[in-house]
Amino acid sequence: MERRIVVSVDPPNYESRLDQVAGWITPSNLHFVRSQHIAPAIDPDTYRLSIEGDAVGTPMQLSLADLKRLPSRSQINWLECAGNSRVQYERVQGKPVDPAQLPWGQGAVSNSEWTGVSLSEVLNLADIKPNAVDVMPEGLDDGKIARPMPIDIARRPETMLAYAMNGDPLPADNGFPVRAIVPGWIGTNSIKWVGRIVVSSQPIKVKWNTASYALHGPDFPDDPALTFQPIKSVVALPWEAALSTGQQTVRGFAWSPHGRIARVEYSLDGGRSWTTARLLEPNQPMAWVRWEFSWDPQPGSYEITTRATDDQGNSQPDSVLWNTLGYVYNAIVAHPVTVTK
Ligand SMILES: Nc1nc2c(c(=O)[nH]1)N[C@H]1C(S)=C(S)[C@@H](COP(=O)(O)O)O[C@H]1N2
Ligand SMILES: [Mo]
Repeated sequence: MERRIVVSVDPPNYESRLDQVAGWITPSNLHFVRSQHIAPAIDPDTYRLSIEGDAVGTPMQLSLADLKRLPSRSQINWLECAGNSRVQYERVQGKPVDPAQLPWGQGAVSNSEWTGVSLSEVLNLADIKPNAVDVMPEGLDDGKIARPMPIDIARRPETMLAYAMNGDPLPADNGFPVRAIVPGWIGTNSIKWVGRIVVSSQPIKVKWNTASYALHGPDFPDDPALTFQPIKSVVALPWEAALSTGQQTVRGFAWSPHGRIARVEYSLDGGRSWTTARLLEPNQPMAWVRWEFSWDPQPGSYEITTRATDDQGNSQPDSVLWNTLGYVYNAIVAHPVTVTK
């Protein structure tokens, strides 16, 4: 039985159920799925990854076994779709976005352990030239989804080609057998089912950094391509939540691409007064952190508002600039909760 919130079946797009995520790591069967096409069937024995482009000194093809022979690393990263929380543009700010976009609530985000090889190892193997500017992994799905990143982002040790999620081979919907993981960047850059990596001496423009996954609208005359996800916090309760009275723990998650989360505050009076929530270990960069507070509510209707701040001083804003496709909503959100006896 599908335990996630089904946003669409074909292609599969599922929201995680954050209230079901009991620990720090999202169990694999609760990881969100965002796919433009159904997962391609890939035989891991004949799978090949091709490294090519005018800034590649030694173009090559690597098998899965070749990748697994390279030094491996495991790391815990949150991954979030740029369209997560899209529904809030209309709900909070009263401005609908393009209705063709998926109506993500708050569950297009997960936190997993990724195992694989640094993309940098593969780039070194292929003798990338000093004039390399952009690196673009491309998927083997029908649309050949691809999105470039600058060479310095591709070179970060934590930018990886992952072949395992939470200790097991990647689930088909999450990119089996190999996907990119670009920590802190919008989910799209973490290309699934990677079949080709293009390294170019020129900036690469594709529809996924111009038409989509870019900010369009009156506030964005230059239509900037999206890069990092913004800082954010969520309450790990269903939307809308129905709770019973009694002493209980309200839980949630917070993350930032710029540093560790320094604090999460919550408000039960519409943002007039704020209290600091407890942060749970582990709290490390590029992963989400768990926060919680104790609550003993009387019957009634409530809104739980949360606000995260990171150790670089970034905080969630009161509102975000509207963009036509409804990306990167990270304003503080009032989570509706009804408490009954
Ligand atoms: N090949 C390919 N890679 C892809 C996508 C896709 O449709 N095709 N979707 C991207 C988007 S928009 C997101 S948010 C993440 C989602 O990863 P997940 O499905 O493992 O949660 O994968 C990215 N990688
Ligand atoms: Mo996404």
